[in-house]
Amino acid sequence: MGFPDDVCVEGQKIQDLPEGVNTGLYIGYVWNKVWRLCSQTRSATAGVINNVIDAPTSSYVKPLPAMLLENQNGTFVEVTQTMGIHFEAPTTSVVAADFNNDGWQDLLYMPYGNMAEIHKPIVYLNHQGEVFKQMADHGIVITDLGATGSGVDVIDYDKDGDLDIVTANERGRWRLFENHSDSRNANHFIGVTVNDAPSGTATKLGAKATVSACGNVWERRVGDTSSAYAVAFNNDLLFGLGTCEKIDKITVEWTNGETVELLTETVDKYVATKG
Ligand SMILES: [Ca+2]
Ligand SMILES: [Ca+2]
Ligand SMILES: [Ca+2]
Repeated sequence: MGFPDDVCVEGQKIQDLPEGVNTGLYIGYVWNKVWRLCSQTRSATAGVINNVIDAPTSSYVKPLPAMLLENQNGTFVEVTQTMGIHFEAPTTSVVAADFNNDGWQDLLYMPYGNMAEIHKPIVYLNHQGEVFKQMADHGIVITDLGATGSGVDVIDYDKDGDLDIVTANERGRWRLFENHSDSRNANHFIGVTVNDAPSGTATKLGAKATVSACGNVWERRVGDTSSAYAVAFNNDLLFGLGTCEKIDKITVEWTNGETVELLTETVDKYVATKG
């Protein structure tokens, strides 16, 4: 018996172990309040040990900072610092969406997190394209022990005109967070549900809706703004309008060049192309 020294060789990776050893998670009491731990598992393993008096320090690789690159006439220029984005944490996904319907795209980063702690996504609100400011009290908290963040995406699941958030976690539950931003502002919206092209020769995928209202023009495309761990092709395109209360024009253009105009002036509703 005793501790399995053939498995628990310091610095040895699981794939380099000899054939036939019994990999797994081992915990053993050595003596005088000293315990020994060894984990040789193929997937990440999490657990909580209470009443720890002292433990060796862990070493971490310094995470790379998030970067925001602005497209300036086809050339990408880094604007991370000047736009107010500053955090250093491993992240797995980011989604760009207008969470408060003020007409400006905000950002939500999903951190990898720490398996032993609850973790919170990082939300930056876009202040009129001049600077991003972190939102502290967004209420998105993932409490699953052992979970790490993976994907995030947005959907207005209750069709009330604000974007709700779906989070995916490794070893944790997927969660849906309902957006209650309407309790904080009186911003308006218009939703455009894009169906397949009327001619039947183009699907909704990649179609673009353009809304003109109160001197502004917004565009949304049926597709995804996020990438890692998430693929969504939501054909409900939501536009935050800020204080604007009258639509001038809505057009939808499919990938085959087909275009229709949707006739409506009033806000705070969804309109749809025929299909
Ligand atoms: Ca916004
Ligand atoms: Ca909603
Ligand atoms: Ca809501």
